Formats: sequence, structure tokens, C-alpha cells
Amino acid sequence: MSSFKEVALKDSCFRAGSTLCPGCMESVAFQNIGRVTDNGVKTIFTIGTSCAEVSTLAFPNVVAWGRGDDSSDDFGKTFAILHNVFESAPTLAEATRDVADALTDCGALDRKVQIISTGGDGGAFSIGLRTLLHTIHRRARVTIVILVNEIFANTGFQYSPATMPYADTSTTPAEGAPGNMNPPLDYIHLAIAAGAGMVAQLSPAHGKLFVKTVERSLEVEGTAVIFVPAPCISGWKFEDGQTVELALLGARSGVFPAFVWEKGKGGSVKDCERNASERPAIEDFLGMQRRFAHLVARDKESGAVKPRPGREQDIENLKAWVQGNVERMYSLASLK
Ligand SMILES: Cc1ncc(C[n+]2csc(CCOP(=O)(O)OP(=O)(O)O)c2C)c(N)n1
Ligand code: SF4
Repeated sequence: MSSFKEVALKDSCFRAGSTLCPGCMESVAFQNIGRVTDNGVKTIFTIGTSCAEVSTLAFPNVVAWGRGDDSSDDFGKTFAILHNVFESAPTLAEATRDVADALTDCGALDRKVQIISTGGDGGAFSIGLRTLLHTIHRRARVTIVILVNEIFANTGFQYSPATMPYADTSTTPAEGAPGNMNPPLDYIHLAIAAGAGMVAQLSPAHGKLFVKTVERSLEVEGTAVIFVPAPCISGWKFEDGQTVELALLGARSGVFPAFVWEKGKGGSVKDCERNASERPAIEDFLGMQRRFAHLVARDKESGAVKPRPGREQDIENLKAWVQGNVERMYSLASLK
């Protein structure tokens, strides 16, 4: 494995023309994945339609994510991107793996190939859940990265099966209604139960661990799945420059704890205490985002984030959900 410094100095693969919002966590994830895969091994990405896909493929800057422009014949340096419909990136990755393996078996390919599928949580957990679970179940030797911004962002910020309780989205409005009332799908447990070789929940806010985990995912047996909590500046409505702070607060307060698990070895929850009193207050996480402005407000004098009058019980419900979430992650960590 490379040192963090070595990886940090590699090519992030971003080129002029990306139209991702400034501060988008999807772009930070892509940059880190770009660097990790700059390891001399041919990389093939299958990218399902999502913000990261449409914004790196906008006319006239047709490719705003790529590598190897000075040495296009260098097989290990360049990478290929197979763009596809938003629900099928894992299946296409699996098919690509099969073709690469078949070419290797018949002697037509004598170099290693690493295959990574990326997409959003909307595509992965709604229309694409079947393809995701079957690829994992067939133990395809690919890495699947799901960018979890908890919404269908590029089509208008609709609810997704990963949206957290009470969030205001365009299809679960908070005006005259409570916001989203569906608890999120337990996608981490689903991935483990489907037979994944590795499952992680981690954002680039945990820099070294994120890089190490993506590197490791390229080596494990079976399918590796990395769920990347991805604060979305336009959908979560937070201030410019707070992406990493918000991702860390979300992880540490128990909303999406950092988690790394491997089949046969078990896993661990990282940087998130089991005991609620030792974690940052959930109010602080909510108070940074206008998607929760119906629930909390910042007291002008003390600066503390407090429930809005009449929303105290909703905050208690949310705290109970967060504690359940943390307990669930600790139990999943003990599975082998
Ligand atoms: C079969 C099909 N239905 C609908 C669409 C339109 N569509 C494109 S991307 C997208 C939502 C993507 O949401 P998500 O996967 O969460 O990615 P994000 O935009 O949040 O990055 C939808 C509905 C499509 N491309 N294909
Ligand atoms: S809408 Fe959200 S996920 Fe999409 S590019 Fe902007 S910040 Fe990123």
C-alpha cells in the first residue's frame, strides 16, 4: 500500500470543464478515487447517471475527468469510463470484469485491470437495488462506490431511500408537513447480507482512512462496496466551505458513522462513540443545514442550536433514531 503522502501527490484526474457545485463532496470523492487508481493498473469505471457523471460530461467539455493525456498509449496510466443508465453501473462493472477475465484466460490480456462502479444513492437504492444486490451476490471482483447525498440531486432534489428522517426534500416537503418520515433503507446490512467481501461507510473527510479503504477495496475477494456520505451543498443547503466539517460532524454525531468491515474478519465503527453523551450534539449537525430549518434554529445570543418551539418531540425522535443507527453499526461490526 502507498503512503497517504504518495497518494496525495498523484493525479486527481479532474480536468477543466467539470460543472459540479463548488465544495461538492462527490467531487472530493472522485479526486481521491482518481489518485488511488493512479497506481499503474488499468482502471475501468462504469458511471451511472448522477451529479458526478453529468457534470464531468457536459458539452463542450466532453471529458472533465480523465488521466493520461500526455501518454495515451500507456495502458496502466489511462482509464476508461463507460457511461450508462443510472441503475446499471454495478451490472456493467460485473460484465466488464467478466470480459477482462475472459481475455486474460485466453491469453489476449496480460495486464491487471481494476474495475470501479460509481453512482448515486437514488440510482443504487431505488431503481438500481436489484442490480446492486445481484452483482454483490455473484461476488463480482469489482469495487462499487455509492455517493450517498440522500437525494436524487441532479433531477431536482427528490427524496431517496437514503434520506434521513425529517429532511426537507422536493418530494418530502417540510412546509405544512414534517419532512421525510421514512427511515432510510439499511443498505449497509443489505450489502453484507448479499455477500459482499468488504463494506465501508466513509467519506473523504476521513482522509487517510478513506484512501486506505479505497486501496484495500481493490484487493479484496468478492465485491467491495463503499458508501460515501456526500453532503450536497445545493440539496442540504449549507454554507460554502463547510463540506468536510459537515461530513465529519455527521459521522461523529452518529448520523452516518464511519465503518469498515471485511467478510471473515468483521469490522469496526471509527470515530463515533457508542454513548450519546460522548458524541457531538445532533442539533449542531442539523443547525448547519437549511433542510432542517423547520426543526431547529440558532439562538442569536448564545449561538446554541435549539429545537424550534413545538418541535422538541421531533428532536427527541431524531435522537432515538440516531442512537438506534449507532447501535446498529456496532452490531454490524461484530458480524463475521
Ligand atoms: C431509467 C432512468 N430513469 C430516470 C432517469 C433520470 N435520472 C438521471 S439521474 C437521476 C437521479 C440520480 O440520483 P442519484 O442516483 O441519487 O445521483 P445524484 O444526482 O444525487 O448524484 C434520474 C432520476 C434516468 N437517467 N434513467
Ligand atoms: S447538486 Fe449536490 S451532489 Fe450535485 S453537484 Fe451540486 S453539491 Fe454535488
